[in-house]
Amino acid sequence: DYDMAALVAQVKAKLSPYRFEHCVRTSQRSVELAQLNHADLQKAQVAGLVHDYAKERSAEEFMKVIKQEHLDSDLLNYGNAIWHGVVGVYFIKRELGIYDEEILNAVRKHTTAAEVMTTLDKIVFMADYTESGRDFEGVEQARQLTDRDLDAGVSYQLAHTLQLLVNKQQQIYPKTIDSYNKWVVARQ
Ligand code: DGI
Ligand code: FE
Ligand code: FE
Ligand code: FE
Repeated sequence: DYDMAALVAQVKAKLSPYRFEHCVRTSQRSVELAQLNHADLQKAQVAGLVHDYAKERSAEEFMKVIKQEHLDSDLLNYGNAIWHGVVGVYFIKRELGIYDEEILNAVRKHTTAAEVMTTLDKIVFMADYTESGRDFEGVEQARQLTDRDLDAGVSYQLAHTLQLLVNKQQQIYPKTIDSYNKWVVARQ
């Protein structure tokens, strides 16, 4: 069992107020989606809370972990958007003492998704996108779709995020493309 009050205090201490509030809302939305999909409520609550725990670390800190932990050196070609989940789990393990691989995997996949996703992975991916503070164009459609069909939500987010990244001519992480091919293209 997790001491949620202690965990909340630790997350709060490492994030700006607005991002901490986003984490709290993502945790609440994760629980909601866990209820709708008969998943583990506590794992959803914890994973949602800590998913952006490492988001405000410096590039130097992330690069140090990538090298020390011998992570794929291709990661060095990307930035915070990609690192805070997949590299961020090292801070979650070390500082928060969370070692549950189901929770850690959901954090690892929360930005890019993945070809293979558990229900918990999908829940955190979609909770992050549809938490009550999000207000982008189409968010209400994304919420309703996700409530009805979690996989349809994953597909919606990937299609829209990839489109956004292409429009802004941003660097695409290969895993994001793999996810798009699996959840958007192969699903049609
Ligand atoms: O951390 P959050 O802002 O709450 O949300 P997130 O971790 O899901 O996504 C952070 C940003 O990363 C979001 O604007 C989408 C973007 N992103 C997702 N896949 C890729 C990416 N950015 C780049 N450059 N490349 C990707 O492949
Ligand atoms: Fe994130
Ligand atoms: Fe996300
Ligand atoms: Fe987030």
